[in-house]
Amino acid sequence: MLDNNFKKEEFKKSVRENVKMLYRKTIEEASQEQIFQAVSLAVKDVIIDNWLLTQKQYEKDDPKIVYYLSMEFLMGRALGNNLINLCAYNEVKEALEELGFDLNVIEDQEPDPALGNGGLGRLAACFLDSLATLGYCAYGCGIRYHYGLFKQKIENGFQVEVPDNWLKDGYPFELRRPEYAKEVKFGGYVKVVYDPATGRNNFVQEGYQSVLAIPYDMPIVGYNNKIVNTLRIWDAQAISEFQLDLFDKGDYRKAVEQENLAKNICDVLYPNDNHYAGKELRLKQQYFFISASIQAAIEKFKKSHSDLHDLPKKVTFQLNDTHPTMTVAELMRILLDEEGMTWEEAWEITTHTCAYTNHTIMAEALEKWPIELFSKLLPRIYQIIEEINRRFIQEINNKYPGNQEKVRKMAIIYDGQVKMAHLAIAGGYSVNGVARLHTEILKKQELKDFYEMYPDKFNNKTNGITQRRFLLHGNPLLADWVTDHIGDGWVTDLSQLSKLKVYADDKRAQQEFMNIKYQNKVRLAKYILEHNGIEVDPRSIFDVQVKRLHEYKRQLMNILHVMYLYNQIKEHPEMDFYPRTFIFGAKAAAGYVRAKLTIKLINAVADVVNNDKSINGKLKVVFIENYRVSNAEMIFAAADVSEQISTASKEASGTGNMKFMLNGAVTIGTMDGANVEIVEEVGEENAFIFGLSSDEVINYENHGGYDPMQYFNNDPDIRNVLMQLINGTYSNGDFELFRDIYDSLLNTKSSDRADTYFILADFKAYAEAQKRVEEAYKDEAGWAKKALLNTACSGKFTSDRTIQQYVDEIWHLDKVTIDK
Ligand code: 26V
Repeated sequence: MLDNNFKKEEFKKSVRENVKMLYRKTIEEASQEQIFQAVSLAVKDVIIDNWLLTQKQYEKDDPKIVYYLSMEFLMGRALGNNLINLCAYNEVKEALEELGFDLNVIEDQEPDPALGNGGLGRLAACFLDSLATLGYCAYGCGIRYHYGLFKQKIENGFQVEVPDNWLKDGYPFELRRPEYAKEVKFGGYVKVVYDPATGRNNFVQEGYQSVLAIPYDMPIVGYNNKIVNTLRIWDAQAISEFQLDLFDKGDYRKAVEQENLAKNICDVLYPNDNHYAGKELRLKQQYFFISASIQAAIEKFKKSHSDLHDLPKKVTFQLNDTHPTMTVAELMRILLDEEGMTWEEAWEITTHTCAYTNHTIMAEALEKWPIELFSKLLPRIYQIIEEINRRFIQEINNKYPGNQEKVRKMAIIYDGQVKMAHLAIAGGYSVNGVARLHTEILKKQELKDFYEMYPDKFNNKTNGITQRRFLLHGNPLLADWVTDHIGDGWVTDLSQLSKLKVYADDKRAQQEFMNIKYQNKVRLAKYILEHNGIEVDPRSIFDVQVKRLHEYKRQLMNILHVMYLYNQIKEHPEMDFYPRTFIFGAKAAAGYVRAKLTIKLINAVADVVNNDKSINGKLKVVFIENYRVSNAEMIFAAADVSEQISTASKEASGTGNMKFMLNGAVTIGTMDGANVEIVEEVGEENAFIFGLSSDEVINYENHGGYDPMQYFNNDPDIRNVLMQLINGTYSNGDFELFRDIYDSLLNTKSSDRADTYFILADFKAYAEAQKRVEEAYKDEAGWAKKALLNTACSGKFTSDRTIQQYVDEIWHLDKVTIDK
């Protein structure tokens, strides 16, 4: 039996006690939410013992630490996940049953901490799970947003954003640590003071405003190994509330200003995904959490080490995209101004401690801060970046004498802007992409000049996901089935799934596998009926696209294809057609008008199609409201077909694609991101690949020659569908509602180039691939084999493998085990 600290009777007693202490109630009187709080507290109690043990072990072993610095951690609910990793899920489920509660219902009481937008934030959460499970000393560092990603309501088919007040009832899995507060300084000016004793100029920031950063720690429970790491998220508090005298000697006006500054820094997560907006508050958020995190890391290092020159041996700062790039300058500031190092010493340490991960090549996501904004808010940091830039340009000039073009393209400060990606590359020892294709595109296109200059910095780390959440917790039926067939080693070694391959042709295994899929479809159908009031047939093909709404992800192509199918069914009612349920889930950034209009279009098509009795329910369209981590787990488990249809070259990796595969869904997709590696693992015959290649797309982009109008003119099916956008078919006769979408596909004036994402170029290939899906699904045994092989071949895509590669090739961490 697994070794955990759970004794059922003790646990029940502890829940009773907690209800009494917290609410002065008996178990019978408590609400489900109160039971959730009481259960969580009981679980936290067990976790804290292991947390202390882990800390003791780290103090003893002094392992190298990775600080995973990220503006986003999309954690999802903690209770179920913690129970899974403590190997106490079933015991607690039973204990609660005996008390008269259903663990699923209790889990549903937990707010879904949504401190992230999408892929990048969820990846950070999967990485923390793997780091703890593999026994590496790691800290996640981020921001304690008071409002996470908005909740999505659909009203009249339109997305409406509702604030996500996830902290309103208190969050049981966090620990406030005010004793570790740090001061973070904004604004003011830099005074240069000559110190005759050292002969150096000292740089002193004066006239600034401060904010206190208060850490809140969340436990990250490793799987069955007693290790508990920490996610540290910082909240802002006005200094005046705290110790005004100490810092400001009672300056009232300044106190009010500082209070206002502190008030809004941690208010809300910016809901943009892949789109840079240049907001001052965002820059404040970045410096706020970076300054606090780096100060804390250096302080911790100094407690047990005497020489800061050893920092790179003991610490890596991993930058999750460019958002934490301030790290480079903040570390320089501390080493120069507070530790008195020379520039050369400080630079040597910094550039061997920082490492950068790139998550997108979308030009609109590149962070470029205007100099005025930057230098005013962070005068000393700006000064340091200026010096980094000056020296960097010198290096470029040395390498490429007289080549101004290189300077123009690579400088960190240019055209009145600070380019964060350039700073991250110059200031660190590693640059990695998140899938093989993505890394190759970085090297050949986007970061070509940097690759030429520093080829050794570049490396690939194909993304992964944690099977503990996305199979063991999210799909218990399949998890048990897998364990029955190959044992439970897969929970910490996903490569073992390949042992399932021998069952690919086994009739009984196929039936069991598809039967589990069916039961998961029934579970999702029930959810859809409850939440959407739409009845869907679990025997139909569940064809699913869930991810952030973005034009490059081409939800539009998917819904245009549904419109095309609907036309076909209407025109040829006698046609053989396998019933299909198209399921969408997607949040659009609040200001992204076209994305929001696409949501409206999906819902408008759903309205027409779902209510057309004449098609006998052959086609259903469902838009799942408020797609998020907690309902995602159930959706992946129920999918037959996984839609991964981004314009080739645009999706850096994708991670949803991996979650579907793990759960036995078959991919229909382009050769983009990690899809390439998925197909490599599972075999082309077990996926449905279509469309332009990344080379073809890039070629069009660089040399022109793409004309969407040609498809409109020559293909009546495409023309029909597009005309339906502007003839009122899906808008009760309103010709204007969807005109922007129509224009985006055909009119050059509405964007740089019409059909920026090559939807019309790929449309027929997509429709044809969908036809192949239908034919394949009709062959029951053939489909079961494909589905089963997808699970069996998904072993590569565990975040455990990804993290081990980061450890071996970038971080070089030491493995820790807890002494028994
Ligand atoms: C970028 C920006 C730009 C500035 C303003 C706000 C903001 C917020 C988030 C982001 C992140 C966009 C990058 C991102 O999420 N990339 C996704 O990363 C996944 C994990 O590596 C990867 O699987 C997806 O393909 C990639 O789109």
